[in-house]
Amino acid sequence: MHPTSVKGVDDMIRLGDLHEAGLLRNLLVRHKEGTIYTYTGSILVAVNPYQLLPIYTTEQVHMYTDRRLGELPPHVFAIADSCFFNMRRNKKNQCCVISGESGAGKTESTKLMLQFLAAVSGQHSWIEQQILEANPILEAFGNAKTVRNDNSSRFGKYIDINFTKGGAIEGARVEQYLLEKSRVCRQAPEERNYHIFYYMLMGMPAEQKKNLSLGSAAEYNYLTMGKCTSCEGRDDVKEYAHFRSALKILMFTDNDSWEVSRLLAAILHLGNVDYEATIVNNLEGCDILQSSHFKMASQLLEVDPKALEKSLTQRSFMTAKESVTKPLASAQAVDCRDAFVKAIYGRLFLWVVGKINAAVYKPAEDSKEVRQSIGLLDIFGFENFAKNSFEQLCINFANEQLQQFFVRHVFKLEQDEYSRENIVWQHIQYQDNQSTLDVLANKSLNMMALIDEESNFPKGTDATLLQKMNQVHGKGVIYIPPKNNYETQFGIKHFAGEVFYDSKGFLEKNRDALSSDLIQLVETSTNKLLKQAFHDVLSSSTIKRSVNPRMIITSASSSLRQTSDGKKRVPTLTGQFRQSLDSLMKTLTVCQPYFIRCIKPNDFKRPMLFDRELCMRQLRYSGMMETIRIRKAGYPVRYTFEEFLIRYRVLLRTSLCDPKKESKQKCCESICESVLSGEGDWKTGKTKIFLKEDDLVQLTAKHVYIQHGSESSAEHVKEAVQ
Ligand code: AD9
Ligand code: MG
Repeated sequence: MHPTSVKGVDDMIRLGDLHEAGLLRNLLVRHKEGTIYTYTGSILVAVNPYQLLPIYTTEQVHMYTDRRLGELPPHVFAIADSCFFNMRRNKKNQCCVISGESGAGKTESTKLMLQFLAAVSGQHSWIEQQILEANPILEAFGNAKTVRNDNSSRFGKYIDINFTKGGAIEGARVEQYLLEKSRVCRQAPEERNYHIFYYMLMGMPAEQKKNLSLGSAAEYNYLTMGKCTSCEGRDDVKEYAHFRSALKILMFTDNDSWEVSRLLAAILHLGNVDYEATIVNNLEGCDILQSSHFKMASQLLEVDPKALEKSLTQRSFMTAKESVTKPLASAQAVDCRDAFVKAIYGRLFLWVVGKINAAVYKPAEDSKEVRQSIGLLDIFGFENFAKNSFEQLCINFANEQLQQFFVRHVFKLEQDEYSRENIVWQHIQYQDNQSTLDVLANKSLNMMALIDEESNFPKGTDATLLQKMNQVHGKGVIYIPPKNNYETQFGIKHFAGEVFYDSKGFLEKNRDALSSDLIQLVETSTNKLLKQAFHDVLSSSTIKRSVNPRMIITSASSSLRQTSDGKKRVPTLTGQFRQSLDSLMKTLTVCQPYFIRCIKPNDFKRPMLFDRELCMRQLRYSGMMETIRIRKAGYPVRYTFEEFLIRYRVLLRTSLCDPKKESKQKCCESICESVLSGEGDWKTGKTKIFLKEDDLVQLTAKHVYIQHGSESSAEHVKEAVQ
């Protein structure tokens, strides 16, 4: 065993034993000591400790401020500091892409990055506090207990933090991606609905609850599907109090939060509505059983109970001549109600995000003003449950995109540059997931396109979709067709493993359509919040444009599809999702990226338990081994010859190389030969010089010595580096 394997190393490119076992052992040894962070060059590997560690204090923030990456033990604060520093020095926007499977620690890492940035930006001002407090609100509405994670993000988010030239936080903007709406109506065993419902039922004062006719979580169908209403380690009462104070900080008025509670209560009451089957004119239909729940729902939605009943039990459609109505059988009526509830909740979530942005986003006053920003990306992690559906396909597709971003940045662009510059380089093999992405979204007749096509096709069903997928992709290596004609499951070979999806319900979820009866119902409502939330599908005359003009509505209202009868319809879910992911990728591409790879050490949410098998699998599919190889062989520091000479000209010994006679390249080489005296590992290409971090340290030290003589201090070195 190599000595480095016994004690472990801070940076895996210094590992002596460069093979899978060595890499795993390094993380294991460190995990045993409670050291959760390790570098691979500038990439941070974070193993979820599943316990509170005393390493995120104000002292630690100070300690990591203004240091070079690698100067102190690896830490998420060091990455945040590096982002901040580079943003200011290079005048370039930075982003930090945080990846890992569900429960690996992405959301916690994001919060820690934010905490650090808020602290170093320095003012303890209102805006910093607002940005930090946006999180509890977003999590209340968008996170839930799943079997993988007690606080699982069921939406993706990109927080862009804007800074002034002086480095103070000026504002932020939250972009959200595809909230899992189905959870509002249905939860798998051992899972919960969104936190907010349980918070509210546990924490709301009795009088307010009485006003909304609310009881305890166990009384609501929508909260008990998973047979789990509490979550160990989460105090819903305390969380509710925190949530309420966060709302205040984000400028939600008391009236706003009361209106939000009313809509949430309406959802719970709707979920408890019962139906009775009827036969009218030989047609199967149903009636709503009158109950206090139904009464309360119509009261809270501020609609006429008769109208509500009608739109939940009938559907109208246009024939060539006239509008006719058809009764819905009870099962259809249940689906219709659930679709309504999902629409209310999904739109409420967008409204909340819009409110948060209205509070924290400060549009540039001068459009020419160049802003500096750091973006933090925290999406829903890769998922593979016993049963996977449309939502998992979307989540996993997003994770494929992120993996490709990583692969491109770390392997493709890097090696392209060496070859462009004619650097002698041993090509490093890596797993490229491009072909999976091609099948999912790029090739003609890709899976997403097929899902959309079938959704737009009136006669399309989940079965016809499956047939088409089999036809187009059945012979490829990425798509795994169902075993037989009765089976509804198909598989995909993802970078992180095979996942089988049940095609049942795909089209309906993708269409995400709301019946025109329900839209009309909302038009008749006097509930302002409800109408604001549905503003994009209502005829404009029915809502007052009382929306704050600064408020950003994140729904895709700008690209409404026309339906055959000329009515406005929102785009399909995959359509919206792909559009927002594309724009995310564009944003990331123009930033200087940092990567944090979160690793989940065990499936039991337990501290100090390191499941080797599980960790190895994650390290393997994330390409960690190849990443170490390329970072070890690579040259992270690069300057054009000109830039290098501007910096290090004083180190040139003109007796050895006369800059008047020799080329810039020769001068650079001469500096390195004399200062690094044969020990350095550096190369010159066509236009640039490539160096290792260690070379840079030596050059800097020499530079400082020449400028400050023997008086040179650590301060001077730091100054020079900066
Ligand atoms: V998902 O894809 O949203 O389902 P995440 O976001 O990757 O997932 P999350 O950050 O929510 O996972 O972490 C899961 C749990 O691990 C947290 O609720 C904490 O209990 C625990 N955790 C994660 N990171 C840390 C940490 N740095 N310190 C302490 C942590 N606990
Ligand atoms: Mg998360």
